[in-house]
Amino acid sequence: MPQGHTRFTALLLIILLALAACGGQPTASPGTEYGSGATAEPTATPPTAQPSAGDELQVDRSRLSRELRFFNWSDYIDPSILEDFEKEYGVKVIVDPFDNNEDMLAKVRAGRSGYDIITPSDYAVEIMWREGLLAKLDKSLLPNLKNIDPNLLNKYFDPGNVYSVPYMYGTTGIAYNRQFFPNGVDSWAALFDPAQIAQYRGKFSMLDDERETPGAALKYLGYSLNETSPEALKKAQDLLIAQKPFLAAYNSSDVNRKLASGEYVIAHSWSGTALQARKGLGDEFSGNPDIAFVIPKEGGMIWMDNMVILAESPNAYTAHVFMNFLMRPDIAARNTEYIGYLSPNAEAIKLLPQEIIDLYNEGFAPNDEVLKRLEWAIRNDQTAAFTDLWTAVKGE
Ligand code: SPD
Repeated sequence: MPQGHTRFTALLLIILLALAACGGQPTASPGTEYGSGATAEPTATPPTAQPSAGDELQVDRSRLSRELRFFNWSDYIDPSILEDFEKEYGVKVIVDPFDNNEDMLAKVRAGRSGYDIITPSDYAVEIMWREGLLAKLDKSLLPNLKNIDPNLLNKYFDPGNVYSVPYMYGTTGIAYNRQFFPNGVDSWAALFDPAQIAQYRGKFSMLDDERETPGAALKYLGYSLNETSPEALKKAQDLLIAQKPFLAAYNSSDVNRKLASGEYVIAHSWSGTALQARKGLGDEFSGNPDIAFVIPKEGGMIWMDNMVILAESPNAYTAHVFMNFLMRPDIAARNTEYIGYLSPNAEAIKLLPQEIIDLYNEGFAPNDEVLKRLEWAIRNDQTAAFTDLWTAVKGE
């Protein structure tokens, strides 16, 4: 095995041990430390998500729909995988992009969205099943669930994976151009300190996201990103409003392209978006070798996006077949290689090329030291306060 692979495997083992040590939870255990206060407490029991047999799925083609509508984050699937699925099963997958959980939720809550499969993040999965928006999964149609690392199943937002299976996970930090920051970046001050941001006014962005962006401000101020005390939220709001005149935009859609082209010199970014800016995205745009990614010393977010089927979907059988296809190791590996996020598929990781492993080792995946500074976003009765804060900030 090449040395880089050995290092990444060791790194992965450390991450998984750290997660396992917390009962499948991140270091900052949402259920306990921040009191999610609901029935969705994490459990220490092994996941019940594995199908009883590891056999291949025998697809009943007479039950397949002609089309499947997939509501997915932008730049979040290798298009050639959709072509392969259509070739194999004759089902056309139509993908519409969204850029934050709240926009996605608004569409789904309105009803008759037309979507079959969606990829909400952790806390949004919990919102959705609590509101009755999700179908229960039929694990007998998901034999490839056996490929998913057990430490990434049975998480706090969906105990037992009744409604969701992991799609990709990643972190949120800062992507920057090393030409502009030859000494690197190590603090959220690079995005919030007026003296610093005045030097690159109009050349940086923050995510357009009501949990991520207040979360970054809270971290800079020394709080948990789940903090909802009025005092902390007021400080975060003031900080974000003071930052606005310096910003190019709130942007969650093409930060990859704008970093790669040099239009942005720094950005609040997801790890995979940063990796796309570094290595390019298929035939869509070329990468920029000067892009680096860091989790600031104050800490950042760890998250996981998950595949779910809408309760209103008339195509649940086909949706299961598609989900199972995406969990095939060769398909999951290709997808991860293309989009640059972290695969929860243990078998797929073994198939990743050295180029991706090297980028992970360079900072695009968290090591054990970084992992300690990461926090998951939770949903509880207080988190609606982030909607108010974000409305106030955007409306300024
Ligand atoms: N371009 C794909 C981005 C996926 C990010 N999803 C995670 C959001 C966590 N708040």
